[in-house]
Amino acid sequence: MTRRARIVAVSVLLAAVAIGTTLTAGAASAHAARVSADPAENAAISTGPARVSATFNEDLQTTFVAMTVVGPDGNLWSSGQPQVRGPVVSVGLRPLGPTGNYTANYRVTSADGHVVSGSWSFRLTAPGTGTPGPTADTSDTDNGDIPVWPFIVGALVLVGGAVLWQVRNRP
Ligand SMILES: [Cu+2]
Repeated sequence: MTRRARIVAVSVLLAAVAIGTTLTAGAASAHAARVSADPAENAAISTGPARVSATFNEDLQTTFVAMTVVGPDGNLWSSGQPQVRGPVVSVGLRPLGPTGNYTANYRVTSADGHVVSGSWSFRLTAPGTGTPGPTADTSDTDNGDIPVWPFIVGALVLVGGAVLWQVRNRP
């Protein structure tokens, strides 16, 4: 690689990194953020509410919403389809069973189209008489944030193309 080609390659790489960083920072600041939950995070409750809900700082889109509640036994304790109303996402809750931590997992879509996922837990302090749903499918509750690798692949393609162009057009 010539000295000039190397300089161009490094310049393009730096530009790609700068653009990628700007895009990522801009996207992150525009995401919907969870501002409260019911039951609250780490709350100790003796009976479960009829629904579990999370409230965000902006209205959510009503598409591609997922929400589950998984009990200390690894079973699903949520029931029915999650529902979005303005900035609030909620799902029905069965009468609870064993004491311990129940974790609410959610995946919603921000007004800007970005997917936001997360979870919080609350604790049941007195055993209930409810029966659980099926065993939770944990593969559906992983982090659904936008992956970074397409940006990296894009930057590599840019750099490769620039180097090739330089080499081919060398006088
Ligand atoms: Cu966003």
